[in-house]
Amino acid sequence: MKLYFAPRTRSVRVRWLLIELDVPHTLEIVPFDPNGMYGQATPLGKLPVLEDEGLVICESGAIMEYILERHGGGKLAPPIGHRERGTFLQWMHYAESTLYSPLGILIWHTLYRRNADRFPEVMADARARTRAGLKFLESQLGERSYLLDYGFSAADIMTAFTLLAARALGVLDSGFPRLNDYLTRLEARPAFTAAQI
Ligand SMILES: N[C@@H](CCC(=O)N[C@@H](CS)C(=O)NCC(=O)O)C(=O)O
Repeated sequence: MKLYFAPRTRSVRVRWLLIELDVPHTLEIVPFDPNGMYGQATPLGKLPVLEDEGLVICESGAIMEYILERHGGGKLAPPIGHRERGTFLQWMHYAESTLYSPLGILIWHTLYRRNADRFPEVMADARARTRAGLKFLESQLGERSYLLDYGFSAADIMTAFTLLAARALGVLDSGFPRLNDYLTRLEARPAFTAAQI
């Protein structure tokens, strides 16, 4: 199995999962690109990309679900039919769709295009929508250590990457004490550290 990987990108999600599951893999390191155009160095023009026995796929969430099904050995996800399976899928997708969408606008104009000052209304709206997404996540997390009563799962890995980006952009601030504690808990996992290279 080969993972196209670059530090501080969504490929960290996949590598973290592979390490948690102890799945053997190799990395094809994609060089840092200050303009965020990592895709040119992968077979599908996006990052991450996974190659496994002739299969080539992109989309971090899809890659994670594929790895869990094929190589997960029943770990890090409630099985199909489990009471919390729907909630697991909800958070797997929430991290990259609802929560990342407005955050991605902030990131793109702040870090890559560096023209956020030209679009103050768009930036304010993206910030407000990201905060609303974080508020929902914080309320649903409640007093739990992880998103599911099941315990630590791949949904936490999906979510952690988005929260790291939200914290770096200053949207995940001290107004979200539970999410900050949750992220600190996730960052303390040895596999998280190992996944950074
Ligand atoms: N929804 C996709 C997003 C993939 C994505 O945009 N990845 C970035 C790196 S984190 C990328 O490849 N950017 C370069 C490009 O779009 O050419 C996923 O979860 O994998």
